[in-house]
Amino acid sequence: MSTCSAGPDHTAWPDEVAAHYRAAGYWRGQTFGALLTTLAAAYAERPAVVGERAGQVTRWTYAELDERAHRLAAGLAALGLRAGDRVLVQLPNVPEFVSVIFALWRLGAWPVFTLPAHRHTELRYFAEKAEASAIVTVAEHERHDHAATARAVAGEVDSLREVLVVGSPEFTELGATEPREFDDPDPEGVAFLQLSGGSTGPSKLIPRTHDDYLYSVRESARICALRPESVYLAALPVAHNFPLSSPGVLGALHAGATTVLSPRPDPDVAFRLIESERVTISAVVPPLAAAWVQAAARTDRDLSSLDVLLVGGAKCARELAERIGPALGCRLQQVFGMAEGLVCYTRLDDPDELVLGTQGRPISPDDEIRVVDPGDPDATSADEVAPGEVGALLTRGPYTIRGYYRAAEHNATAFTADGFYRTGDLVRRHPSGHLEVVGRAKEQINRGGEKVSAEEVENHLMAHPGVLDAAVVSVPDEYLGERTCAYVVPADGAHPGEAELRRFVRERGIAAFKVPDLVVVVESFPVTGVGKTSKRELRAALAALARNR
Ligand code: OOB
Repeated sequence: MSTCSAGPDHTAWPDEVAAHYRAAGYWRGQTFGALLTTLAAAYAERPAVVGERAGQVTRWTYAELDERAHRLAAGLAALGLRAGDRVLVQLPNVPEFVSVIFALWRLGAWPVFTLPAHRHTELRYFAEKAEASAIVTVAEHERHDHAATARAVAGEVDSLREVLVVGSPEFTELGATEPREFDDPDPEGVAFLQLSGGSTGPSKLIPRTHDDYLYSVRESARICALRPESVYLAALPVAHNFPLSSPGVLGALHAGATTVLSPRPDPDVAFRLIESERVTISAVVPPLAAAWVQAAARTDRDLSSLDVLLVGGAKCARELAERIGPALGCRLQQVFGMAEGLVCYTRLDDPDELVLGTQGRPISPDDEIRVVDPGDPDATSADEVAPGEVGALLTRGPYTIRGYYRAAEHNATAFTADGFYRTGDLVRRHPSGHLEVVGRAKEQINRGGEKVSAEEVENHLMAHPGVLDAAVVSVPDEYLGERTCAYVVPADGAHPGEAELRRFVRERGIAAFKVPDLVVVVESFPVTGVGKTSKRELRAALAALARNR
């Protein structure tokens, strides 16, 4: 099989596979920039984006969004940004998130989607890995001075030439530049870099192409029945793949619908917007679904416009799934997706049993699913378990990457030789093709949808002089599903306390959701037969501790 490689930085699909995806109509040769031009022609005066920044409400029609993206692209080009440049985008749910990413796409530059929760250490890592030219951020968000962090990172990373702060006079001026046309980039080329949840070390960069991502966006909009009359509320941080494209802001735009950006996910703010904007569809992680269900019982807000609530990012417990429809007066749609590609949805006309008891079935008839021997980390696509048995999920398809960006070594284990992505998820496949997620084989903690790499946190802990060894495991949690617990073996004669270690990790400049929820100091770790730290035993010890409380 000949492999068409996109160079040393990332692995493309083999030629004959790509030819099939084109022939099947999945890849249509359209870029996101060109899509916006088409949308602006079709839906010119219809509302595209509603959002607020610094207390100021903004409403843009499709024509206005298109014009803004045109002008900003010209302004960014005047600053020296070029096609192929990488640009860190660290924006909360503000309207400019949308104009900025379309401006970058028009220019052919690649957004690198960082989360508002990321801090100095993560931004620096992404900037270095991507050799980013610029950072786009806001002055302040949730009491953090993002502009100061971005400037500090720019001072340390040679490639970073510009820090652009949305809302500053300089940024406003960029957006007033006379528009000009750009060459449309290659639709099969990289459109942006998304972040993985991380299981071995920090997040990996995920190269997504215009063609592959647009296919998943188009189908997501169809599966979720988005129409021009729909109103999508983005409650989660929009840079994440779920609110961005499943069906998310991009799916809503694709359908000519309206996107409302909620500055916060909590029910007070979200319910206010559902009532005032007549929101029809939104997306939440399970702990937020639980908070919305609880708040719905005592709200005065009119939520009657809400038709569909998507729940995903982490396992939605059956009991919670059953409460969502009755409490919020809407239909539940479960989503099991990953930034690497594969997205599964329960369908709106699926029987209750599948909607409540599974995490959906894949978007595409060409999403290949293999459920393989869960005990063998090297299992290939040939090692399938019997139908209905639990196994490790492997997948490949028209919108699932074949390799991370600049990560050849990691790719050798994260993908099989025949190009399947090892998701690290344990699933059971139902006869209908629906997948039930039953657990996880990867070293990651899923903190209510926020992914924490055990290894990344262990490395931060081991940087402390009083720590000899660290092992980070999940601990079951009623609200978040899981929290992080760090077991620590102190260095000789050292007595690091829990508060001190948590403070130390936080001061390493990482997202607050990665700081261990619990720290337990022990003399030594239990080991497996071959002498590796037994995380299974550590988790069991924690469970016993919880039971005896
Ligand atoms: C979404 O994307 P990521 O990249 O933050 O995380 C992917 C991982 C999956 O491999 C799985 O471990 C977990 O998150 N996950 C779920 C789940 N949805 C995601 N585990 C159980 N049940 C679910 N419904 O989280 C993401 C991307 C697109 C759409 C939705 C979620």
